[in-house]
Amino acid sequence: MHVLLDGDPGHDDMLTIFLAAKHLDVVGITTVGGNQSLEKTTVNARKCVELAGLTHIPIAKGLPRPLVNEPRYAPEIHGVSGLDGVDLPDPTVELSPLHAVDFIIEASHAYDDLWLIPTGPLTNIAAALIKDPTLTERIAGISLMGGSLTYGNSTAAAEFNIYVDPEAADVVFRSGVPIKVFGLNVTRMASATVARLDRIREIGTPFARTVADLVEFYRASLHNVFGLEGASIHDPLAVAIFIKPELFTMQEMNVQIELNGTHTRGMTVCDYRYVGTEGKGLYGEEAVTVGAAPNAEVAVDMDVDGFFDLLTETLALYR
Ligand SMILES: [Ca+2]
Repeated sequence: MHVLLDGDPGHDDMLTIFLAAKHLDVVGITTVGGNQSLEKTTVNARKCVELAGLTHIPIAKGLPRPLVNEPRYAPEIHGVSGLDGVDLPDPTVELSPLHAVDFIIEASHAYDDLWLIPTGPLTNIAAALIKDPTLTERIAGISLMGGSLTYGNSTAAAEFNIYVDPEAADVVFRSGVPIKVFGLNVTRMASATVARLDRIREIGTPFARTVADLVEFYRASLHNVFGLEGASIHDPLAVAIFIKPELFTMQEMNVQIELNGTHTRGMTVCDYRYVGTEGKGLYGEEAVTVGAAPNAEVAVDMDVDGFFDLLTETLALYR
């Protein structure tokens, strides 16, 4: 299965690359501004592929700012570099000559089973959908980390990736493409505690120790800012669904992006009233179908230990 990873590395974007590359055909990495500036996230993507020996994967640089919003970054979570914790060597691997938007469109012509996996603001994906409206016919779907069924992190209502570029998210959720959503309601469950990071460190390779040290910086940040015990391993869930789908409980529902609200701009408004004929509603109700028709499959529960087994076993494959 072919996947294209679009993100803003970022500690959890880094783990997404490492998880995907050992199980799926990664046709490229496209970068976007988000956790840090586009310049920094692009350097970080290059550092990640060099750290893991994945320099055969092309990297294409994307858009530097959201469609409408001014850029905003998350140095309080990922540090001034966007990937603080270990000083990785300056990368030498070259970028693709293509812009990320064109890279995405070209990849959609080259592969007929392509999933786009965005793990940052949806700016590049929206721009590609705008630049080539026929893109929707050629991709298998979009599996993304963003939004929440419950509360936000950037604001009470909004999760960071959607909050940074709500208009881009609106383009994506209105596109008609099959969408899988991994929001804070599950990604906060995927908590890399000190014990889970120790398991990664105990793999014993220089690679695993470096990864554990990087993620420890991120864990400490999330502890300081949000009081969380462990590091939320948000982004890799959007990849893990294709490796071990049994790790997740997905429910079809309608998801719209709030673009205006006084308190809720960037919120993913998830219509839990429609839970299809198989699922159950939030309060255990059966076969509720009074809401708007689904446009997405939303992760509502996950096997946390199973996910960390997969992540740890995969990181052990690197030297
Ligand atoms: Ca990210």
